[in-house]
Amino acid sequence: MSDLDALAAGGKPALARALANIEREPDAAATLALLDAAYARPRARVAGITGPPGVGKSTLIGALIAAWRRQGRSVGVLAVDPSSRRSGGALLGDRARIATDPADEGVFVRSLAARDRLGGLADLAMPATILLRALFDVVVVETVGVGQSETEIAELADTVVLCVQPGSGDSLQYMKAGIAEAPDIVAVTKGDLGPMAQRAAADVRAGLGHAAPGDWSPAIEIVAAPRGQGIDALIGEIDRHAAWLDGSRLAARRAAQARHWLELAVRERFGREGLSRAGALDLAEGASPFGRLRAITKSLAR
Ligand SMILES: Nc1nc2c(ncn2[C@@H]2O[C@H](COP(=O)(O)OP(=O)(O)O)[C@@H](O)[C@H]2O)c(=O)[nH]1
Ligand SMILES: [Mg+2]
Repeated sequence: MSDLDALAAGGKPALARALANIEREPDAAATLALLDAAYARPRARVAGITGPPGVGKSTLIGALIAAWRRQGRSVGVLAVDPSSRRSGGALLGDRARIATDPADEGVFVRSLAARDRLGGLADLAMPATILLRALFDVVVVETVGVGQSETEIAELADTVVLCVQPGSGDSLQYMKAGIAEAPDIVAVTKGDLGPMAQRAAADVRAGLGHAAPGDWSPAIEIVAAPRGQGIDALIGEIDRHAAWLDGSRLAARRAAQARHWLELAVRERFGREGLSRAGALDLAEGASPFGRLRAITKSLAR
């Protein structure tokens, strides 16, 4: 049985231990071997759910989890916790305020401290995401923020869902100003606010403009998570985006993310000078950035 199969058979305690090992010994041979195996066996599509604090991300994720479970899909969630930003970075256990049934083996939720250092979100969140991606049917990464962090989540997720709430134009302004990348899907939260939610959706529609022919045209869904409204439609859009990506678009997106992570990882460990000594970081499509990091580490140590 491979390490990855043993992990899958070991349930949530085994997965919690594996994530703790990634945190403690990110460069250990066993860690990198497990991550290589996980990278080679992607199962889930990764949805990134982002937006400002209080917009309703965690509530929405709770509703999405319930709906995915009803569809028979298993779900892994990483919630990046900004409040622990300077606490040194830790996989924190179930601190996220996401409602789940603890007895359900088909749902796994972990919080991750956002590291306030060069590697940023990508440093630990990427390996943790890759591991969950090999084990669950659906993976969700929750990140907080407006502007820059929306771009960071695009380095990690296949599908970016930006949450905006009625009566706040922040995210839209960042998008228009080009500070944040256009999301794949916009969820207008707190749809129970009625006409204000409709207006927010119309503003988002106007702000996003028209996609070029052949490009993805961002979807907009109004959701009221506590009432379960709009949840199935949002899942439908996430699936539609996954189908649109399927094949070469998905491969290209993931290869670009892997390359980006590799660059951050090399720079964090060896500085700018190491980065230039490492030479071209191009990764073949499907090639694991973890194995490549190990090879670069060996050659730079010589
Ligand atoms: N009225 C209304 N309140 C909501 C809705 N979704 C979330 N909230 C409330 O908004 C607040 C922030 O929700 P939370 O999910 O923690 O937001 P997060 O910080 O983006 O994860 C909480 O008080 C929620 O109860 C909604 O659909 N309607
Ligand atoms: Mg939250």
